[in-house]
Parts: sequence; C-alpha cells; structure tokens
Amino acid sequence: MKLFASLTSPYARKVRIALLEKRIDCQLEVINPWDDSVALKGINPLGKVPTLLLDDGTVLYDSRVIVEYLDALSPVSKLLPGDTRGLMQVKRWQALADGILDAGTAVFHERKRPATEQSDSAARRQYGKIESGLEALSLELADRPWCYGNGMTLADISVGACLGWLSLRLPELEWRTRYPNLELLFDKLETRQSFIDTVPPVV
Ligand SMILES: N[C@@H](CCC(=O)N[C@@H](CS)C(=O)NCC(=O)O)C(=O)O
Repeated sequence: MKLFASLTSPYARKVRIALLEKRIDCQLEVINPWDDSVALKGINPLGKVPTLLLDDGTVLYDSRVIVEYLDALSPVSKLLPGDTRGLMQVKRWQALADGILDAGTAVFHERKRPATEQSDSAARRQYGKIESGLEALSLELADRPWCYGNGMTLADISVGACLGWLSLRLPELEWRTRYPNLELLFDKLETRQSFIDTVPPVV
C-alpha cells in the first residue's frame, strides 16, 4: 500500500494520523501536487493528495474515502462509530473541519496569485466560511473533552488537522485566543505520537 501525500496537506495529515493510530503499515510517497503533476498521472484524475494506491492496484481518493477504508481494514483504535447515528455525527464533524480547510486553502492560494489577479470579494467570502466554521466547531464542542463520545474519533483527528493547518497558514485568525475550548482539545491532541509525527514542516 502506498500513500501519495504532501507533508503540509491537512487532508493527507488526517490520513497519516489515522494510519499511525491504527498501526497500519503504509509506504509514504511525498509529492507536491502543485509541481509534480506527473506523480499522480494515470492514478488520480484530480491530481490531488492524499491518494492511496492499494497492493492490487486499486486507487482510493479522497481523504474521506481513504480513512473510512483504513478504519474498516483494522479493528485497532476504531475511529468511526458502528451505529448509523454516531457515524453521521462523526462524519459531520469531518465535513465541517474539511469545509473550513476548503475555504482556508482557497484563501491561501488566492493570496499566492499575482496582486492584480487577486479577488478581494472571493477571499472575503471564503474567510467568512472559515470564521463561521470555527464558531460552529467551538459551539458544538462546548466543554466536552472529545468531539464525539468518550474517546478520540475521526472527528477529533479532522478538527486537529484543520486547526494545525490554520495555525501554519492563516495565523492571523488567532483561533487559540478566541476559542479556548478548541485550544484545550488541540493541546491534548498534539501530545499524541500520531500528531507529533505528522507536524507539518514550515515551508
Ligand atoms: N477533498 C479532498 C481535498 C484534497 C486537496 O484539495 N488536496 C490538495 C492539497 S492540500 C491538493 O492536492 N491540491 C492540488 C490541486 O488542487 O491541484 C480530500 O479530502 O482529500
């Protein structure tokens, strides 16, 4: 099994954390999907990371499909609840965290365009989604120790990967000072080996 990932992709980090938590061996092929279009040619028509290549040649994408596959592969550290209601709740947390990231990466890449090509209104629109998304994360977490249930699930991994990326790429959001309950959760997640081993490099 081979995972194509970049070390800064928060979606790929979610998968890498899941692999470590579930103790599943997987070869890592680090690529930059923006520069390295050849690496994924013929594998993922969307040219995105994470992409998982199985030993029988099957290709899985995107991160949501991959983590669900990994969770079904091994009973170690179940990340998704077995009951439909719980499953939908955890997946909703993931959708919210990934949605914030979709808006965040749109802002990040907009800023990298030449100044004359940047659209203020487009960036503001995405920024609004990040802000309302963070507020929703904080409200939903309230004073609970985990996003769902009594232990870590994919919900916490998704939120952790999202918050870590925001700190790296959009530090001006200062989510830590504005949302102390998210900070508490993140500080706890950051002590786990799976989070330590996947801290994105500053590039
Ligand atoms: N929904 C996808 C998002 C993946 C994604 O957007 N990955 C980015 C890196 S963070 C990428 O590969 N972008 C390259 C491109 O858009 O060409 C997932 O969850 O895997």
